[in-house]
Amino acid sequence: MKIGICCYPSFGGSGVVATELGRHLAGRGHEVHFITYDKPFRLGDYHPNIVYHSVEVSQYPVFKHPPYVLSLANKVKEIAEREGLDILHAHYAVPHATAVYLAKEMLGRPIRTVVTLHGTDVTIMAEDPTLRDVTAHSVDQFDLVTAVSDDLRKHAQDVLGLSKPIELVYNFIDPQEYKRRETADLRASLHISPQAKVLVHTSNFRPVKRVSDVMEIFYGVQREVEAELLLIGDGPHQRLAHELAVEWGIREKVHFLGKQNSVIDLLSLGDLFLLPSEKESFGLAALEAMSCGVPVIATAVGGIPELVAKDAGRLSGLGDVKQMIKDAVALLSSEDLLAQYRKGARRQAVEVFPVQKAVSAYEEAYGRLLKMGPALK
Ligand code: GMT
Repeated sequence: MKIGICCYPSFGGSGVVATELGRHLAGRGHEVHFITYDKPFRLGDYHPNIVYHSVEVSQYPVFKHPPYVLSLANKVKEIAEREGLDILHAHYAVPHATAVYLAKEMLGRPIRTVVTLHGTDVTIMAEDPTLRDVTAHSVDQFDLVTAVSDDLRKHAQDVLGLSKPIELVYNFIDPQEYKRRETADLRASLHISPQAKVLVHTSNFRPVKRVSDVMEIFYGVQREVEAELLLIGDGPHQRLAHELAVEWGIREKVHFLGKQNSVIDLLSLGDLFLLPSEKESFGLAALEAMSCGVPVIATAVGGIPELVAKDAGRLSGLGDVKQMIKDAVALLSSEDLLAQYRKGARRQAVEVFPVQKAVSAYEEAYGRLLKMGPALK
């Protein structure tokens, strides 16, 4: 099959999922075309079945806001026509669903379309009145709509009011790639005390991630157990994390590592992963940690309970920092308990969310759409 993928190329789970899906589809012999404004950061080296097409946006003095969505639609149509694509797959509805819908309308021949909803495209963007109608209308034009967790599937059905059911295809991990590595050198280079337990948080530091809860949890934990915190990623609330670390006198125990292309080595240092988010459709960052044998302390919101099974971590109510501290301290204070949770986290990642299962589900869905014959424009 020849598949066009529209996604965000930058740091963020939806772009990671789109890129990994494309890489694995290419590995199965399909021809994959990424169409976006930058090379997806996880794309890696040259692969004979993968081409990245760059979307150029016109800069003209009359534009206060350069029209990315139009340039994207134009490029998708151009590539679909030129390369004879069979399928167009949009990841994250805003604005990719609208651009792909427009491209399909412009294309002089039928083409099958899939859109994957990832989370905030529904839970924040599609609830914003300035985007709601155009997003819902665009998504409803797709042949297949998928969501990355059952919670998001149900929520999207309510918010978008689509004329067709949404299918569930869980996010996934490659357990062969995401597995615990030897970290002695890295630990030394970060000057982490040999006795310290390591807590990790990875995110885009947006308000929805509740970074101040991450800091409060760590503050509470390090009063009971010798511990250090790795903060991976960057975003608007990173400054707040820094201010709190200074104010609470724990700055030397918090490592601000910024955006990282690969997190496997850093996750391999981890004893616990913190994800006290307000909303989280799935929590890909937690799955990456689990696959590296790092149990999760998180909020029971959105799709997180579908991801973090009982022996893979502990969940609490939103903002229940006290309980999260208690759970973290309990796990970190018993080597046996921690080892049990480590195994549980890895097992859950390997058995429930392996990449091959998800890639087969998407591949089967594409095949099903193509067998249905040409769609009307
Ligand atoms: O967190 C975000 O808003 C970014 C967004 C993204 O584009 O990466 O994350 C969403 O999609 C991920 C991949 O499917 C999910 O793992 C995240 O849970 C989801 N974020 C939220 O729902 C807040």
